Amino acid sequence: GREAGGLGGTGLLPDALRERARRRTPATTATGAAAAPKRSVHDAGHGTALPGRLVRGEGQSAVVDESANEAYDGLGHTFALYADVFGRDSLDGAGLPLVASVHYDREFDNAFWDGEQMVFGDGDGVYFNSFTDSVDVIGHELTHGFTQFTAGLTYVGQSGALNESVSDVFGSLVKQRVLDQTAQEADWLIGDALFTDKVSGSALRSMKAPGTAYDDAHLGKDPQPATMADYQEMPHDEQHDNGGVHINSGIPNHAFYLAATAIGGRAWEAAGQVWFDVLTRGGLPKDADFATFAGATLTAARSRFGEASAELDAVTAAWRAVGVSP
Ligand code: ASN
Ligand code: ZN
Repeated sequence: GREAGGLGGTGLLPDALRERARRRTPATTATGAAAAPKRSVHDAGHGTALPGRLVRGEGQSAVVDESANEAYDGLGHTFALYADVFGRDSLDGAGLPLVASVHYDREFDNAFWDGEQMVFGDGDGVYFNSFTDSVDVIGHELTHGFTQFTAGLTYVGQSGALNESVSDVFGSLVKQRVLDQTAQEADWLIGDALFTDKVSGSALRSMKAPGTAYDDAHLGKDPQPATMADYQEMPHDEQHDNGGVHINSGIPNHAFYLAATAIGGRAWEAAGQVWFDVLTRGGLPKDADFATFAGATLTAARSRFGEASAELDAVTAAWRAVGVSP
């Protein structure tokens, strides 16, 4: 049967709810068929016109271009997390085709979601490899689409840092699921394949230990705080990362890590469900700050797992540990 995502007022006990969450029916289409991705990967040919030339469509076999194959596979793994675990048919819940462009611009050290599609640079080849090399980065960019279609968190200040954090959370879950890792086994790094060996560092960010992902002569030191004690108040303009959205995201990232590891098991099964519920159930303001978001995770954990649940305790303790009071 089809299950849209709510609990539907079943009155089931927490343990039964937990079982139900674990056995959630994968997403299906209107006709009842299992949801399937509709991927297309394009080659921007080192230019900036999008999407560029189609190089691999849905169901087509691998091509010579390794970046195109990495993007294709990463789109598939991300689609699978949303469909198989959360019962959602693509980013918009309605089968949105997933479009990616690789080889964007020259020596482009980034990847981004442009509001409609994913875009990946090849990296400069000196410090950065191709941005398709890390599946969590692919999941990160696609999740910007998911957030856009759901809570619509405004990309500035604390709501912007939450938007960034949600992308890291689901990006990391894509990677952990591909590797079939428990929360304890996962490295909680974002973009661990992106740096060349010229960079002194392991990844773009660490959810386990924000602020420790790199310390490098060229890139500087990872600026992320792990708790509110080190929160970076910055001007809300583009020169300052929209108020430090990629910096202060370390705080909600670390809260998710703490909650998921305290609960144990696969992070997408409980902590991931709670965060997914917060984004999709409605009621979260677009300009939510950390405290409002934290409160929403407590409400979601309570309604999915119950007042006396280990899950609610773990989420509560996680926000307390990073200094956010719901
Ligand atoms: N890779 C960055 C991100 O997705 C690009 C950006 O800041 N828009 O957050
Ligand atoms: Zn992002």
